[in-house]
Amino acid sequence: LIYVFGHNFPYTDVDSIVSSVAFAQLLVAAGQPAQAVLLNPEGLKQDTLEVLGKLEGFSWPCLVTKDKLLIGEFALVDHNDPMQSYGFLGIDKIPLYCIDHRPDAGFALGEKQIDMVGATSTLIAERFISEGVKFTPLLAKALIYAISTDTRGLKIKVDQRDHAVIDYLYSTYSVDVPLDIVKRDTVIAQDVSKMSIEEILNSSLKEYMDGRIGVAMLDIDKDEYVMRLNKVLAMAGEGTRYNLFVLMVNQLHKDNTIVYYVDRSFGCFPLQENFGQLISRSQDLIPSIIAAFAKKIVN
Ligand SMILES: [Mn+2]
Repeated sequence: LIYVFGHNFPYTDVDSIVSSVAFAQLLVAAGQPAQAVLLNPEGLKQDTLEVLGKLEGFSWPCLVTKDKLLIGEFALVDHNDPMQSYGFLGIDKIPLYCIDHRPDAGFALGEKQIDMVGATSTLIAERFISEGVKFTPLLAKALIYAISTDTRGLKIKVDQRDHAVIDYLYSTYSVDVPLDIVKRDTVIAQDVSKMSIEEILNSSLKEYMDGRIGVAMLDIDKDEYVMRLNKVLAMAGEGTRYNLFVLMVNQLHKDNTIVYYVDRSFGCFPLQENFGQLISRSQDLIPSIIAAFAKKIVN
């Protein structure tokens, strides 16, 4: 049995869940027994549950135990770093497949497809189309929701291929929700006034460069976070263990991103950087941070 899963540690998301379900269906259609699974129930956060809650009748990946994983084959979707899934559980295995839309971390992961589009769901939908496998209307809808979630309503890191898949799904299947409603359902601003400083500092936090860099991200649609910013950044300076802590604020109401840097050791980052549009953490911000860091080491 091939277990199909997205990133699970520290958390999963709508694209991971939907693309794992879709890829398992694609493998089954090709005669390969497969099952979409979840490795870490704690990785399911409220915002993901809210979006998935819009997909009535959608069959979720089921929880799998480590014992079962040890005797199965793997297909990775929406990540290409084993530490975000089975590696975190201490399992050492080479998957059969890996399909992702994030930069290649360089691991040997079987038959690997990495293309920089807005969502893994786009890549899997393209395989359905090229292999002539039919979608159910519910899967078509789920894929549209996943693509919209990962691209913040088709605004961040969206590619022509994402638009093409969405157009195809709308024109071929009776998807019962128009695209504006999908966007409204999937672009969820966080209510910063209800979050503790701890929660803000840990908001979709990801680590890079062996844990030396931590990058948190907020999606907001009001300016009220500004009032708490000094406290948040002061806490980031004292309370986190990172050499560089970065808070990325996506202002959904203004279509732009502001990035705050708490640089404790590198001495090469500004306090704040304003981008004129919404940017992607993985495709825009991280490469620029890595480049600044590399330049610093060379000099
Ligand atoms: Mn994704």
